[in-house]
Order: sequence, then structure tokens, then C-alpha cells
Amino acid sequence: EGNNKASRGALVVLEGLDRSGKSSQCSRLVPFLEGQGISAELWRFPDRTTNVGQMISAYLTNTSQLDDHTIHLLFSANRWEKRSLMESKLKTGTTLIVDRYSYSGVAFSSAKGLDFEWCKVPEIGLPAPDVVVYLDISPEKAAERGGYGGERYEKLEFQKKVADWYKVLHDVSWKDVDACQPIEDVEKQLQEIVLDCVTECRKGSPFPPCG
Ligand code: 2DT
Ligand code: MG
Repeated sequence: EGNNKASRGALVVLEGLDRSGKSSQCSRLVPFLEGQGISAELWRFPDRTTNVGQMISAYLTNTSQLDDHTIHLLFSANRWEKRSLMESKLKTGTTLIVDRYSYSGVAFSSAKGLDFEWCKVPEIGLPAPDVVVYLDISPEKAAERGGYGGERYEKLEFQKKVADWYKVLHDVSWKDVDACQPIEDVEKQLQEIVLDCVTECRKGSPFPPCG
């Protein structure tokens, strides 16, 4: 393409309750994009492979206890430690499909009762997504899917609170996809949204996106 040297990758974030299908959809999207000749990588937060990520993982599996503010900041630190790599991937044209991001950070901690405005502050300055896709499912329907693991937040009553905070965070730029549709329909809609987004970024939307 003519403007190839200027084209950057898109930062695509998938959000939603546990069992909304984010992880399976993310892992279907990446090979789809590659098949279209688009360089793409699957990322997820928390990234449990780092030192900070291992502290988070221990907390989530109830192996460790941490103050609510402390774990909130660790989730954020886990994004900050990936920031420079994230930015260089985007700059060099790789699209990132990210399974959870700052919105999970704010929604889950707010659901525990932390101050919503306080929760947003450590996220300021992280790369802003080009698109946020919300896989929309009610907490009850998600719970019916079963397969909640034994992790800390995987309880219906808590997921209801998370859903309420996602509603507060939701803005007009978010793309909602009905996560109760057959998996192939969800997949098709996601593909369209993401292809549009990648195309927009290739047209030379400014980088870094500011948020
Ligand atoms: P997974 O089930 O997707 O591994 O997530 N969470 C996630 C937070 O509380 N704050 C965050 O910043 C992020 C990214 C959501 C594990 C759990 O961690 C929660 C579910
Ligand atoms: Mg989970």
C-alpha cells in the first residue's frame, strides 16, 4: 500500500464479564487478521508471566492476600511495565488484540468499593485503545455458561457489580457486541469492527492516540 511506511497497528481492546467469550474471540481474531495480511498479536492483562503478574496471579488464586488499593496498583503496574513494548509494536505496524485493559482495572476495583475516580488515575498516560469492544452478556447468562474457575472475582454477585461499573465506563465510542449470539456471529461482527479499525489506523490516524 502507498502509505505503508506511515501505517501503524491498531490497539484493539476486548472487555466484558468473565465467561463473555473474550479469550476465545481474541484467539480467533489474531489468525483471522494474519490471514488478511495484517500483522497481529494477542495480548492479555493481567500478563501473569512477569514478576508483577505472578503477584497478581497469586492474589487471584487466593494464594496471597493484598490490600485492595495495592492490588489495584499492581494491575496498573502490569500494564505500565508493558507500555514501551506495546508502543513499539504499534509503531512498527503490529495490531494488538488485547484481552482486558484499564477498563477491567477500574470496573473490578470500583466493584469492590474503591473510589471510581481514584481507580482511573494510574491509567492516565497508558496507550489509549483505538477501539474498545464490549462483549455484552448479563451476569446471569454468563454464570449459566458455567466454568467459572475458583478465582477470586468469579462469583455471580460480584460480577453483577462489575457489570454496573462497566455501564458507568461505557461511552459512545465503544462497540457493543451481543455475546449471547452463536459464537460464529460474534466472530463475524468482531472481524468487521476490527478490520474497520485497522483500516482507519492505516490511513494515518495520529500516533500515539491520546486518551
Ligand atoms: P482473567 O480471568 O482475564 O485472567 O482476569 N482484573 C483484570 C482486575 O481486577 N484488574 C485489571 O486491571 C485486570 C486487567 C478481572 C483475571 C481477573 O482480573 C480482573 C478478572
Ligand atoms: Mg477469569
